[in-house]
Amino acid sequence: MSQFTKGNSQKGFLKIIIIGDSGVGKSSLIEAFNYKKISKSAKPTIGAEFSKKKLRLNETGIEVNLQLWDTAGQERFQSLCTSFYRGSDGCILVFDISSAESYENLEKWRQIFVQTTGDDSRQIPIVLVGNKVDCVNTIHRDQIMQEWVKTGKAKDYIEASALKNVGIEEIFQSVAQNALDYQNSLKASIAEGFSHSIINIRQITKSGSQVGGAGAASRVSTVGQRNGAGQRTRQNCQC
Ligand SMILES: Nc1nc2c(ncn2[C@@H]2O[C@H](COP(=O)(O)OP(=O)(O)OP(=O)(O)O)[C@@H](O)[C@H]2O)c(=O)[nH]1
Ligand SMILES: [Mg+2]
Repeated sequence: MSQFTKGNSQKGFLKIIIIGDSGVGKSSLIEAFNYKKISKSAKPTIGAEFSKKKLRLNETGIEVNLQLWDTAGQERFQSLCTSFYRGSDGCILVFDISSAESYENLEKWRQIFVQTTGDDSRQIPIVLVGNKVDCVNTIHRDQIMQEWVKTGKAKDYIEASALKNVGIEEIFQSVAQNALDYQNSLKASIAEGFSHSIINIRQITKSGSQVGGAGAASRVSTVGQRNGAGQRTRQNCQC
């Protein structure tokens, strides 16, 4: 059993959402990943579509369960689709490399994602994808790297073609590894906060005469959870 499925993850899966303008090829990228080719008669997605796939990560050899949420790019589905953003461990943000407009709209998509998930500290990893690399390329890689990767807005940038099956495996490897790292760091910080709370309770119980009894310990524990681990430790040392 892999490290991931052994219980390294509370959820047991990685939720990946794919967003971007209508027609940039989001559904086609998922189709290419699942079936290695795309159908010629692709229709615009209505609302959102869900699929599952296992993937072995090249970097660590861990097998992960991916939950892939393909969303509609059309404006009329926007409010419906944003409800699927919550709880995401990773995001694939797609534009069409032959469409300057779809590139300009990326920031709008990113902001909706950040606002909906409440992740303004840029922790949920975003992998940026320039699809349709088989078409005429209107946006330079250097500009994209400068504006998205170097600024930290995206963890990675990958050029792909769902039609020609280029860069597909790379996209899902990158988003899955980044999503797993994100999920693990989240769990580590929760565990750290929890162990600090326990230490606080133990120390206060030992010097019980100062604050006295279990009631006081549970009060401090609650405060500890609110304030965050670093602050709690410092407060404790001063006592
Ligand atoms: N040339 C080329 N065409 C592509 C590629 N990927 C997708 N397409 C075509 O682009 C069109 C739109 O693709 P979709 O996958 O439906 O786009 P989408 O982003 O899911 O669109 P919505 O569901 O409306 O948000 C289809 O006609 C696809 O066949 C690609 O890599 N190269
Ligand atoms: Mg679609």
